[in-house]
Amino acid sequence: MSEAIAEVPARGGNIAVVPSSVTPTSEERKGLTKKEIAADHPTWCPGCGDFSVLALYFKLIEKRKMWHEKITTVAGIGCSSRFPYFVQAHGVHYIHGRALPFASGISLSRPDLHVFVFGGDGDAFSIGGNHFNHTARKNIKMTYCVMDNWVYGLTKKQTSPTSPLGFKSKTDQWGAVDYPINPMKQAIAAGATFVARTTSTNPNHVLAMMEAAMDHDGFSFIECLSECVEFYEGAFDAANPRKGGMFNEVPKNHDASDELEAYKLAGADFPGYFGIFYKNNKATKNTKEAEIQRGMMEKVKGLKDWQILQKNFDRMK
Ligand SMILES: Cc1ncc(C[n+]2csc(CCOP(=O)(O)OP(=O)(O)O)c2C)c(N)n1
Ligand code: SF4
Ligand SMILES: [Mg+2]
Repeated sequence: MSEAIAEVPARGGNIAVVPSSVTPTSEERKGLTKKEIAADHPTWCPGCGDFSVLALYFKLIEKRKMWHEKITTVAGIGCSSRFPYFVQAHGVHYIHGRALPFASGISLSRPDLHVFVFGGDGDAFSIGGNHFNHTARKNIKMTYCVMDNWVYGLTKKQTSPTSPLGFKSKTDQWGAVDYPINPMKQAIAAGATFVARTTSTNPNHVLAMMEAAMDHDGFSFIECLSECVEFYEGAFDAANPRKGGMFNEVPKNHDASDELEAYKLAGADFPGYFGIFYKNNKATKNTKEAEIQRGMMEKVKGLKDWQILQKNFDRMK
């Protein structure tokens, strides 16, 4: 009896044939438990908002029955970017501000993986600002969750691009004078095709945003407010009903396909809105590149590698 085979997209979107014995269905294989995904004890300060985001990532993996070989967790540098250390799975703690280009390479060469990137406001919008814009405009499939604490935590309190005017830090002893960026506006304007906002103090909402982002076929961005209790205590109290603040969900009649409406929503004064601001389905770089590769493979069908190489050399003559 011939063994059943499953087709999985391999490098560059080509199809690799894998025996079904190594690709069990979700019914045959149990989802990972938190115990199996949790690595070292997180080294964050007690009370740091990042704990909640990590716990919800574990919950997401558990709930959606994702297995080790199907996910990757990438980060840059910062307290929040320590994230992959604490996940017992494939991942990378990469260079400051360079998580997105690294993750882009993974996403484009392994379309069968769920690529998750976590990091901070400094990593995303200061040193990594350029990469943020370009990854968004290219619509490379991945989920990017920025744990925004309005400060550089790891390096002990410098002004970040999201610090509000007047914030006193080691780099602005008399109060920040530079206008902060608005991550939501920036993401929409850069071309991200899924843009959502949440806060680590509302676990159900964080999980819902992560699930929706993961299901989006394109570059999905989440700004998650995550308090730095050490260097910016109380920053997000106004967004936390348990501290007397307001948690306003995106209005039910909001049209998330309308870019201008999303932009308006992003302009609301703090604490603003929480939910999906913008969602647009357009072709990803992943599918476009896979198409080009398929076309190229068709042209050289039946040729050996050295013959393809020779053809290229001949063309260059
Ligand atoms: C090239 C480079 N420049 C500067 C640093 C120092 N540095 C490390 S983390 C960081 C900022 C981190 O801030 P953020 O991304 O907001 O993360 P948080 O610690 O707040 O979670 C800086 C400036 C570095 N590690 N590498
Ligand atoms: S310094 Fe701030 S961001 Fe870093 S672990 Fe401590 S509370 Fe969290
Ligand atoms: Mg920060």
